[in-house]
Amino acid sequence: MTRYWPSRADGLPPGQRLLTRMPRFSDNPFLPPPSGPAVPSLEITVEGEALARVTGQMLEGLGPRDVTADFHCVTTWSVTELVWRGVPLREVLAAVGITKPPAPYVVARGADGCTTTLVWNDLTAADVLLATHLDGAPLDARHGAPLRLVSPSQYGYKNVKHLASLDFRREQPRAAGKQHLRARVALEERHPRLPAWSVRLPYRALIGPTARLSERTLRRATARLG
Ligand SMILES: Nc1nc2c(c(=O)[nH]1)N[C@H]1C(S)=C(S)[C@@H](COP(=O)(O)O)O[C@H]1N2
Ligand SMILES: [Mo]
Repeated sequence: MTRYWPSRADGLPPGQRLLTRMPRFSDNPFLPPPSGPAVPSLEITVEGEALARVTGQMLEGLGPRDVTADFHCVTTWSVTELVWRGVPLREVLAAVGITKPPAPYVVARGADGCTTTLVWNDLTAADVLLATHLDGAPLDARHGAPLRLVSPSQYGYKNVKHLASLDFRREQPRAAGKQHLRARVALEERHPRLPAWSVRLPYRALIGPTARLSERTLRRATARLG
């Protein structure tokens, strides 16, 4: 059985430990990956009203590049030196004419129904990528095919897999649950209300069960599809 207890390592952000391999992970490990066609398409809306659509062809035209980054889950596991391939999101937004925020908040939604809220400055930071590849191969069902939001400076839950839409909102959406609005790893913004130190250990204890359940959900979904 794969061991999921992360180990101490030098150079990691506060409270983080190292895993040698990136697990399949989720806030809801019973959530299967989407079964739809894996054609890259990103819908951009304002309060649900269509604003722009980003296609795989447009991304190709913008010149995807390789970016090496570490990845930090709020439950304290980190993996280092992932090589993502994609286009900086701010370049993608500029290409469709969005150079200033149509509204301050953005709800990023994955095709599996998973959502997170970001603010404009975090969404358009220089290191935020709209990724199509990981470590030299197209994204797979485990890690977010066909498009993934990659924001290395924020906890994993802002890095939406199977990214399908970005909806700009004038008001901050309510149901943030356990997610911090900013979730900056360097500032250990793990939880909107609880102090970071208090969630480190309980979160760490959840890594093994969550990763195993997430992998099982993927195996079952794959078996169903044949
Ligand atoms: N669509 C979607 N994106 C998601 C999640 C998810 O369940 N669904 N889980 C988030 C969490 S909590 C983490 S830590 C990472 C896990 O990414 P991985 O499965 O590629 O390791 O994806 C994030 N993005
Ligand atoms: Mo996470």
